[in-house]
Formats: sequence, structure tokens, C-alpha cells
Amino acid sequence: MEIDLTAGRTRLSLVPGPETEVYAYNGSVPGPTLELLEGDRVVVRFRNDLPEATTVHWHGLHVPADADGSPMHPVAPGDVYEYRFEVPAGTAGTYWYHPHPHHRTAWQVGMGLYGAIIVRAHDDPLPDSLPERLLILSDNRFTDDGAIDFPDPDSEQGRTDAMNGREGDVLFVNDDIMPEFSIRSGEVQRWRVINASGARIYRLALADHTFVHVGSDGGLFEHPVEVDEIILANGERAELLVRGTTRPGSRAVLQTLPYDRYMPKTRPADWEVPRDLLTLAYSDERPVDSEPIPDVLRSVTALDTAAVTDTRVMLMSQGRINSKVMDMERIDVSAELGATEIWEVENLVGMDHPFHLHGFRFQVLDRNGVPEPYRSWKDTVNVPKRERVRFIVRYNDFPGLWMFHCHILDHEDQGMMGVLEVGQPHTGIHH
Ligand SMILES: [Cu+2]
Repeated sequence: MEIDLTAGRTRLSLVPGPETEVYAYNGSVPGPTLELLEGDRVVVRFRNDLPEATTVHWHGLHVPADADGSPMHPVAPGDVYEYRFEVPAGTAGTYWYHPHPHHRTAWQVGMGLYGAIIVRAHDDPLPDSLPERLLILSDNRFTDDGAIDFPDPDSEQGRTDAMNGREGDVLFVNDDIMPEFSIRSGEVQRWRVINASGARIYRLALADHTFVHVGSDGGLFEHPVEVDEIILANGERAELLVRGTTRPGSRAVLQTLPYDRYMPKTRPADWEVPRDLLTLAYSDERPVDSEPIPDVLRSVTALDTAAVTDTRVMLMSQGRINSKVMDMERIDVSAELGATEIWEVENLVGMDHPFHLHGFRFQVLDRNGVPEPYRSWKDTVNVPKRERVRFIVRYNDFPGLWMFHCHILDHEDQGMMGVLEVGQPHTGIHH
């Protein structure tokens, strides 16, 4: 499959009033949704028409290091880069793509560079007949003349943005503000939700409805789980079933509820106010019979804790991991190809930091010592204030240099990132 993708400058109408100068993939914000199938060989012919260097990172996809779009492989203005990868079996799920240049990620994503990737399975356990909806969640802030608002870093708002990560007061679902989604009473819909915000953490709830949570970053769980709400940190994804359980003609609002990820001194004044995201509008048609939801979705084979050869401790403080700021010349962790390891990620400070590992999906083992209730494939995990998360990962292939970092984009740009080197195993010689 061949895809042409260009990042460039353009003007779009994002909010009422004057048009906004944006950065866009193929002229749209969000960029085009890439639909892939397990087993696809993908070539993305990327062209950088921006006035600055950029990369395209395929968040969560298992790709070779030189196709990962990390800060190690910048694409200069005017240049072309071919990203080549194959989509492995068993990785059907919801992913996304965004720039990842050194120090400029918050700016470029804030300017409009992000898009969704859907990887489909040949044997999806959920019925094809379920209507599907994609929700790319993002937020932004605008000045009166319609420009995207990036304040002076030395202003009060600039300092708050640096601490919290830049949040916007305008909430978008795809390219819309407060869109209306339709549903028929009795219908079951499959929703894929992506948190593409630079810093906002969503706590999703739909009035008078529960969600059937069926999957996360790396695709479906083994079994569906019924929940009232879902917390989605930056970079995370969720797959949900929404059941049309109320009567024809009714309406329900999807909201993000208050979630205190902040330090008290920089908490936004309105953080306790729920925010509306979209309206779910029931048609007047008579109810349909609901599609049954399978009890078993797929198997998620546990990574083997008996095979673990090392534990990596990551202590996150404000802007730093293990007291260090990102250095492109430094290797922070060296591991052997094929090794299985545990990462113990601890947040030492009073603000949440979502942790993302490139290249290799992982399974959360426990949070603050409490075993994870069920297995799932993850690539990003929120580590709340002063909490600790342990996950297990196997570096199954693709030697090279891989990033790990906080996914609050301003924190990543400040250097809250490190480098994992995965190398060929040593052959019995100890040194
Ligand atoms: Cu952070």
C-alpha cells in the first residue's frame, strides 16, 4: 500500500471568525485517516513542505527504527522521506501519527499535525455490521484574530503552559466543535477514540449510558468490560461499544469530566467544570434488536515474567527522567534484541505524566503494587501523581535507537525523554 503524505502550511476555518494559519497533512486538520490491514506492506512517501524540519511518528505501530519518525531522523524543509514498514498480524487496533522533531513537537501538533490510523484484522471478532465512529479528540486555543495562541514563554500563560502542557479551551472531535452523532435505539456502535491533545487528559462519560470497553492502545482485550467512564491520557486510545439503550428521539451528551492531573498552583480556574464533546442524537425510528456482543474477543498472550532478565527503573520528575534531560548523543538504556524486561516507572511529583515507549508494545503488570485486572497491549500508560506502574516488554525485533518519554508534549520538548538502544545479543562473552 502506498500513501502520499505532505505536511504544509495552509489556512483553514477551524473556529467561527477569521481563518487560521495551520500546519496540515494533505491540507486537512486532522490529517487523512489511514486505513491499514494486518499484513500490509506500507510505503508512505512523505514530503515536508513546512518551513522547518519535522518527522512523522506512527504512534504505537511496530516499525523498524528508521521508519519510526523519531527525532533521530529529521526531514529537512523541502525534503522527501519514505517510511517503509509492514503491519504485523495481531496488531489490529487504533493508532495515530504526528510529528516528533526534537524540541518542536508541541508546536507542530498544536499547529494541526495529527491524524488517525486504523489497523483492521482479517478475523475481527466484533460483527462487521456495527456502525463505526472515529473520535479524534484534540483541543486548541485561539487569539481574537483567529491565530493559534502560543503565548510568550515568559508570560504567565507561557509559564503555565510549560508546567501543565498547553491546553486549549476549544475542544474538537475530529474537525468539529460539538458535533452531532446519530444512533438508533437498540443499535450498538463501535467507537474508536484517540487522545491527540498535547496535554489534556479526558475522563469520558456519556449521560444515561455505560460503555462496553473492548480495547485499548494495541487493540481488543480478551473480554469486554462494562464501565461508567474512561480516562484517556495523551496518546492513549480506547475502543468502546456504545449501546443505544434509551428511547427514540432522546439525546445524550458525551462529556469530559473533571480530572485533576495538575499541581495545585497551576490548576486552571475552570478545571472542575465538565466540558461537552458531542451530542448523541437518537433517531425517531422504532428500536432495533441489539447485536449480541461476544464474550470472548481474542487472546492476549501474557509476556513471560520468568524470562525477565532486567528491570529498568524510570523516575519521573518535572521535565526529567532519572534526573536527566534528553541528550540525543546519550544512550540511557542498552538492551539485547529478544530480551524480556520489566520497566518500573515511578512519578515522583504531584502532577500526572503519561509514559510512552516507542517500538515495542507492553503489558501493564501492576499499578502501585495492585495487579492489573486484565491483560491488554499498551504503548502509553498514565502514571498519576506519586504513583508507580510496572510493565513487561519484549524487544522482539528491530534493533536500533528508540525513544521513551512523557507524552505531555511540552514536557517531551523540555527533555523529559530518553533513548533505549536495542542491540544484537552478545555471544556468551561477558565483559
Ligand atoms: Cu510529563
